[in-house]
Parts: sequence; structure tokens; C-alpha cells
Amino acid sequence: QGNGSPQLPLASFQDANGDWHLERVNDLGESRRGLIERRRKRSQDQVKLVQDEVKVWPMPVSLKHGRGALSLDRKRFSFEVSEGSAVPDTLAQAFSRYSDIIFGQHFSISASPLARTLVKLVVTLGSLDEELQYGVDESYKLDIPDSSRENVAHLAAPTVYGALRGLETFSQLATFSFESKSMQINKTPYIIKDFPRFPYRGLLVDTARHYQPISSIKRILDSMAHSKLNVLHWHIVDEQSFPLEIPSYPSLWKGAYSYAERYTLDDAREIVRYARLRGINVMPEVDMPGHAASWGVGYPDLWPSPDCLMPLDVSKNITFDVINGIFQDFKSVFPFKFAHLGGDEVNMDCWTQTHHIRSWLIHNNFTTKDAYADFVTRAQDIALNHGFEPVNWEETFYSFPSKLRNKTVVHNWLNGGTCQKAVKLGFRCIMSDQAFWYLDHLDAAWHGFYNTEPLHNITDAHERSLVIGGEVCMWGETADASNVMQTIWPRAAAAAERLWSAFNVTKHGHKRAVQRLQHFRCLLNKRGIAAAPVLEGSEYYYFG
Ligand code: CP6
Repeated sequence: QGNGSPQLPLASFQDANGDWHLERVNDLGESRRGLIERRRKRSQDQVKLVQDEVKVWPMPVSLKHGRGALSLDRKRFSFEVSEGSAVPDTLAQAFSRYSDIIFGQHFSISASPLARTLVKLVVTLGSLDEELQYGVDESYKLDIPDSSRENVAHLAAPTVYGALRGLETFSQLATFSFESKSMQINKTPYIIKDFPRFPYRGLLVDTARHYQPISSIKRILDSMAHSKLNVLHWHIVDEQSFPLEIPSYPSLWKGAYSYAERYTLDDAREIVRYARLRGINVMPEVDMPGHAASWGVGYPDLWPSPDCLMPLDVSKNITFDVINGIFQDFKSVFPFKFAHLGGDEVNMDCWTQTHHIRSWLIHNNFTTKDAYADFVTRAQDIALNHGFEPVNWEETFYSFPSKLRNKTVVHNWLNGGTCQKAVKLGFRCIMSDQAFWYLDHLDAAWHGFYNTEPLHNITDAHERSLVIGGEVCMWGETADASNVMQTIWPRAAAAAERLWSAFNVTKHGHKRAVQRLQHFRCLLNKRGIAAAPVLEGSEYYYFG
């Protein structure tokens, strides 16, 4: 220009349609529309990055993938086991479930004959008849190729329970493609190596405050398998009701809410069977000596007196005969090695206020705390005699740590540092910090569930190994079959990833995790599970 006139503050920018414009710019050379456009582009790039993450929940320990895609055609795809080996029933049933999940949700036309197609997933098991038990090997390796016209994927696992976890991951990789109108696995090839960080990944379900029909418990078990939770902690009885049949003491379930709101032992066996097929152990809880008022409906002798109903009468032999009967009957129903004996929130006023119990305390030279310890350890010995290792709520640990049996698993709920203290004394521990992992706290948000770390402040390797895992708790005061699913999900899934995935799964921050969790929540909806929304946002966006 050079003629002395001031240079026009103009800059060029490209709009969403790719057209170029000139616009006035500020002192920094930025135009208003240009700025807005650049911001929009930048946020779009971020969205792209996020959408790029493979949407599996919980995130596998190691996952490598490419950029290809394979179609899945229901008429040409099959699950098989490697040649010459029998198909265990557990696996055959899982093949059928996951086939329904993958192909049953969308009307899907056959994949184009020209499309590159995955024709088989071949499963190789290390052992055919492994029992489901605490600590069973749940690892798996999943290889999905991306090479030829007719591709075969491979799933290898030491046990059928590892294979179940691998099938779940496989099913989450299959999505409906609106372009090809068929199911498709994107981002092939895959090499996935996966195993859980903790052997105990639990969900507490309370059937005493509200009865849960068996069908509801089964839906809960289905949903647990999708996030790889592996223990249903069945809080069977409490002060409000005693819904389970105990053949040794047949009047106990007189404490049920009604004739209809009861489980027979065969019902309980059916729940255990259904859970096992999904790689889930069932841990029964009989909470005592507190929280046990309902026991006395059938056997009033278990109450300190008709107007003081809890804790159970510590002074009478019948109390321990009944406990013995319960565990004897449990032996024929619950193969899991742990049984939960409760022991929380014991208010011992009824013991000191009831004449015959006060005399018993004095006769034995017992404080109420001695009597509490005596009760809990006698119950532990009964459980141990029947082959169960006892789990107790943390109050027992704080009240008489030196009396608890060595095999005790301390179940945290009240205090932040309980597991840290329990493993220092050599006890195993399950974390359920009520500040973060209580699902009945309706205002507790997903990120509190996600952030809670069971190994927090525990550095010694042996002490770390004693933290066997964690559990989210769905107490039943405000939940029955009408709302239990949307109260559990999706928040329980946030804890499930914490318990399954590598310690550093959060290294990308919450932005990516929340996208993946929203996707998982939609996946649950597609599978018929009424998981609630994670946050505000468009359902269409997360559906794909
Ligand atoms: N029932 C039993 C409960 C609770 C516990 N035990 C409980 C206590 C406090 C909160 C939620 C639940 N309802 N048997 C404590 C382990 Cl906030």
C-alpha cells in the first residue's frame, strides 16, 4: 500500500461450508466470526478424539486396535469352541445369550456379500470344568483380525468364567452400522488382554426392606455381568422382614412381609444357579445380632423381650442353635466360600434393660461389649464349622479386633480409612465407603463412585493384596423392583470399572470416561435395562 493510509484490519477465515470470507480483526488479528469458527472447529476436534476411544466398559487392561471394520452377519456368524473340545453348558448358554444381544436388537439385513465379514469367534479354554469360586481366573485374550474375506476371531481363557468376560467385551464391540444396515465391529483388528484388578467386585441387594421378586434379582444379575461385577451380596434378612425359608427352623419365614413375599430354598438355589451361569457368586448375609428383630416373629425366644426386640438374645442357647441351623441349611444352597454375618449398628440397650440378660451379663462378668464380642465370635465359629469364611461389618473390627477370627474379612462402610487399618492387622478387607459407594444416597454422583480407590494410602504389597475388592450397596428402604435398576445403574458401573480396570484407567481424566459411561448406559438401555442418564445430554449422540 505504501501511500500512508492505515492498513485495513482485515483477515480471511473459512466458514463451515468451506467458503472464504474477509472480516475486520482486533488488535491481535482475530476476527469475531473467525474466532467463533475456530473455537467450533477446535471443540469438534475434541469430540472426534473422544468418539475415537473404543467404547468398552469397564476398560480392558490392554487394548490395541486398528482402523478397519468387519461385518457380522447373523446367518453366517457362529460362536464355537476350538476343535475337538466339548462345549461346557455354561459356555453354550452364554453363546446363545450373546448371540441374542448382538443380533436381537436391530432389524439387520444380511451384510453385503462383498463386505469383509467375521464368520466365527472360536473359544479356547484352559480348563473345562472349573468351579466358580472366589479368586477364579477371569482373565481372557481376545483377537479380532482384519485381514481376509472370511475372518475368524479368537478368544482364549483359562476358565469358562474368563471366557464369559471376553464374550461380554466382544459383544460391546459389535455395533449397528446405519450405512451397511448390519452389525459391525469397527476399528479392527483388535488385540485385547484383560484381567480384573480385584477378585471381589460386589453389589449389595437388600431383600428385607422390600421384597425383590426372583425375576428382578435375575435382571440385576444380567446387568451385573455387563459391567463384570462378580459378587451378589444378598442382604437377605433384616429387622423389617425375614423372607427366606430355613428348613431347620421353619417358622423363621413367618417374619416375611407376606405369604407371597418369600423365597424357598429352591428359589435361592435358582438364584445361585442363574448367577453362576454369569460368573457371579452369591454371598448370603444374615445380619446379627442387631438388625434381627424379624427372627422373633417365628421364635419369640430370640427377642430379649416382647417389647425389646433387638439385638438377638445373647444369653440363650436357642439363639446359637438357630444360627447353626441357618448355616447348616446354607451349606446346601450357597457354594461361595464367604458368608456375611453382619454385626453392624448393635445397640445393646435391650441387653442391659432385660432382667434375665442383665443377670447373665453379671454372672459371666461381661460388659455389653464383651457380650457383643462373644456373640459375634460364636457366630463366626458356627459359620467356620460349616465351611464358610466370615465377613463382618467394620464395627466388629473397631470394637474387638483381637477377638475376631483370623479368617474374618472386614467389610468397610462407615469410615474412610478402615481397610488401611484392617490390612495392617492382617485382615482381608472389602471397601464400601458410604460417602461414595452407597447407591441409596440418591444425590451421590457417578464421579464419586469412579474416584473411590480401595488401595488409597496402602503401599505395602502384602497389605494391598489383602484388600480383596469393593462393593456398592443398594440398601432397600427406598427401592423395590419398580426403581431398583435405575438406582443401581449407571453409577454402579463407575465403581465396577474402578474394581476391574487398571489403576491408571483414569489417566485421560473424566472427560473421556464420562463419554464412555454414557455410551455404556445406552448399551444397558438397548439390552432392556432401565439405567438412568449419567448427565444431561443428547441420547442420539451417545447411542451410536
Ligand atoms: N441396614 C443395615 C442399613 C445400613 C446398614 N446396615 C445402612 C446404614 C447407613 C446408611 C445406609 C445403610 N440400612 N443392616 C449399615 C451397614 Cl447411610
